[in-house]
Amino acid sequence: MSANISRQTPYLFSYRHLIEFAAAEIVRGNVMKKILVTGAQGQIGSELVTTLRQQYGTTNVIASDIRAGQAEEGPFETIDVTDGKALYDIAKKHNVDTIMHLAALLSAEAEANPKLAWDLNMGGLINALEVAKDLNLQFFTPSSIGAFGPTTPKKRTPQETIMRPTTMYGVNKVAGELLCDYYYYRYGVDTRGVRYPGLISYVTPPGGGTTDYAVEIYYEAVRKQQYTTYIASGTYMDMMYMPDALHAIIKLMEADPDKLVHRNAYNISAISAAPEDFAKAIRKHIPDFELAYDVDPVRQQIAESWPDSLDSTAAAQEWGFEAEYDLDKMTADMLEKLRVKQ
Ligand code: AKB
Repeated sequence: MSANISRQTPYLFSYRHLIEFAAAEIVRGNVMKKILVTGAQGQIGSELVTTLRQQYGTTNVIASDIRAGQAEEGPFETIDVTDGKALYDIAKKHNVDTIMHLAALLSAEAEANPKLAWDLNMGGLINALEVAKDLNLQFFTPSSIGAFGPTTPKKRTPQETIMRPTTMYGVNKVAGELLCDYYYYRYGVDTRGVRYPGLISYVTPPGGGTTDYAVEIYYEAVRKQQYTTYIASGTYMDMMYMPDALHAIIKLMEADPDKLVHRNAYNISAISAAPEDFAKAIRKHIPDFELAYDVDPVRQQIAESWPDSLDSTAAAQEWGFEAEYDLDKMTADMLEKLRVKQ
């Protein structure tokens, strides 16, 4: 009898340990994920795919975009997100458990093509949410500081406040946040999102945004030691370095769902700066750097309708958001990386 027990004990222990290990991994959020990323060739997507592949394995991250990509770097599918059936078929084919929906036009481009922006930003979003509902997927899509408008409190903009944007992009973002909430309450889809500030990166340049100047200024500082900005002096907007933005997605997606009150979407914030603040930070490394102004009225008007800085307390309290990079730390890293790249 005792011999039987001792023979069985190691088996019982190892089985129990396996279950405990698996439970602990799930609690820690280290469950194996299979993720479909739309808009994977864009500014966020191109870096997010690399980061997710490092975290979850190359074959577990399916990159997709309307522009053809390099399949040899990992699984890639060409998709137009306004084609809901194609999106569904790709998600089903790869048996994904998560969709990160990034495909969208940014603010300035949306203002130039409002109908196209509505069709792509809202049509793509509802298609992606339908796929998440039908296949029971976890869902992430970014909102933006663009969801706010001129009547929103400008400084330390609260998580919940007036949202009356005056741009098509902003209309899309507010409607998108509400739509994600709707799919959560109505169908139980695990939707999560953040309101991104302007994102700054040395890897993939942005396109069609209002905050793009904050990326261009670094490229031109390294190339020509001078830059002419289209945003006026004294115009503050929230900005963030890409590593903080990527880290925020992973942290939010791995967060305990019971703690998420605001879901769609959290204010996150790192740097509140105007063009002259970037110039001052750059001059600590390139003393002769010169900044000139040639203001673009369209993008200036958009910028003036957005907050100066967001209050990210809810994100910090509900899932531990924290930014690592301030303006000086980001500037040092951007310039160092761009010098190597150019
Ligand atoms: C844009 O400028 O359109 C984006 C954003 C702040 O959402 N970078």
